[in-house]
Amino acid sequence: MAERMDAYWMPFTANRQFKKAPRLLARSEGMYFWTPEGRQILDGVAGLWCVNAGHARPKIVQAIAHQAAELDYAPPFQMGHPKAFALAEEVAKIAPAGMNKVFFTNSGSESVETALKMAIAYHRVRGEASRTRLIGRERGYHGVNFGGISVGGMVANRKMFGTLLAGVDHIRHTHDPARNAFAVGLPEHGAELADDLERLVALHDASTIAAVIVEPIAGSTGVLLPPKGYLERLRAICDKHGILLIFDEVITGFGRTGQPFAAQTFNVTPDLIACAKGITNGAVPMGAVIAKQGIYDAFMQGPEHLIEFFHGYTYSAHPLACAAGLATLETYADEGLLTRAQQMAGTFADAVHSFKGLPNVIDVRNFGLVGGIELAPLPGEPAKRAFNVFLECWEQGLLVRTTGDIVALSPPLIIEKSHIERIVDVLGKAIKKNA
Ligand code: PXG
Repeated sequence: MAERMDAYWMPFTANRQFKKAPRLLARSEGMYFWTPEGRQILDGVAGLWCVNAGHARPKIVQAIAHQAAELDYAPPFQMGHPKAFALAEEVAKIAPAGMNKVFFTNSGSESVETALKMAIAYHRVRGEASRTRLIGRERGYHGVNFGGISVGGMVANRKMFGTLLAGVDHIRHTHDPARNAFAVGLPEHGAELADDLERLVALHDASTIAAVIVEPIAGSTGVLLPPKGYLERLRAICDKHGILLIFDEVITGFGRTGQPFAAQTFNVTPDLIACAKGITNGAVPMGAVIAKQGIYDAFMQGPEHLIEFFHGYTYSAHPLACAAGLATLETYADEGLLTRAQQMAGTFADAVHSFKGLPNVIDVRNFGLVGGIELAPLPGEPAKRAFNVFLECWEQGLLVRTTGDIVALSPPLIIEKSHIERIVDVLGKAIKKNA
């Protein structure tokens, strides 16, 4: 096995450790993966926050197969194909009111870059070319490209890569376990942390700031929830200063919080939404930026034969991705999946909060079908305790995700009570075993 594993340089993976003891997946269906040996693994993280309707859903499988035979590829520049327009319409239908223009990319990282470029260019086409500064947030994750890691705030993802993008600053993160540990749902304390944006406006002047980008719920850093009132306050400060607000909904999009988008759940409408993952149920790579009408309109000026926005990818609106996207949105609609997290949230909250009191559990966070269980690190060995819990869960047939010493749960939205009980059982035992 080892020699056949040599060529693949694995992403975000401890390559040497993995190749000594590989964890391979060979098949998937519904709530489960199977290993090549046929061991069944319950998927506690929807692949990687993307397989929201569960694995290998027939409608999606058939749509991809059919599309590959009918139209495998179509150039997206100065050309189109019907499913690209149809999918944009369908995405706009479920997007927050007034957000009705959809630009396609191939990943969350590309959606972030696209949104950041749109924001800077938007101000320029309106005659405010001095607004070029981008504001992110500490502990934010916005993918791995240069714009995304510049506005992002996860140190390990930034420190190896030089000086990054110029003209970026960060507001403070909202994690405050001293006041909010074990809060059920949104934390009570911390709305005032949005005022940190006023500090940056005072420092840089609003006339230099293009946009602020935040995840409504920060996922990769370990499930940090917005304190009650925080996002509303951020929106108000952006409005006051003419700054665009970008929500990175790569993980919160497509039903994770109980509405199609977290913007709807939290009743705060940004100017741009970056999304990906659940748009195709993870089956074909795709991302999108959803823009307000006014942002699109601002670009639609000058001679009509000229390109308005010099940006796009060879695989923007790829036919296979569009076919998968349409079938995915149909599956979500047929089964009510985009609001199902509301019905399951109570059961899920009880389940994850039942870990309170287990050894080394120092915080539990939940919202919709997202859970985060924070463990006390092993002395001098950060991230090891949670990784050991991950390995034990894998041995026992459950896939979870860890970041630092936080265990994250984001199961497919088709999850039933019996699956939740199994997650509690396996993860609880794994936490106890690593006391
Ligand atoms: N923004 C956010 C908020 C994300 O969560 C991206 C952008 C980048 O998407 P792509 O498709 O370029 O990977 C993501 C990706 C984790 C984990 O451990 C989460 C992501 C990626 C890898 C790990 O939770 N989300």
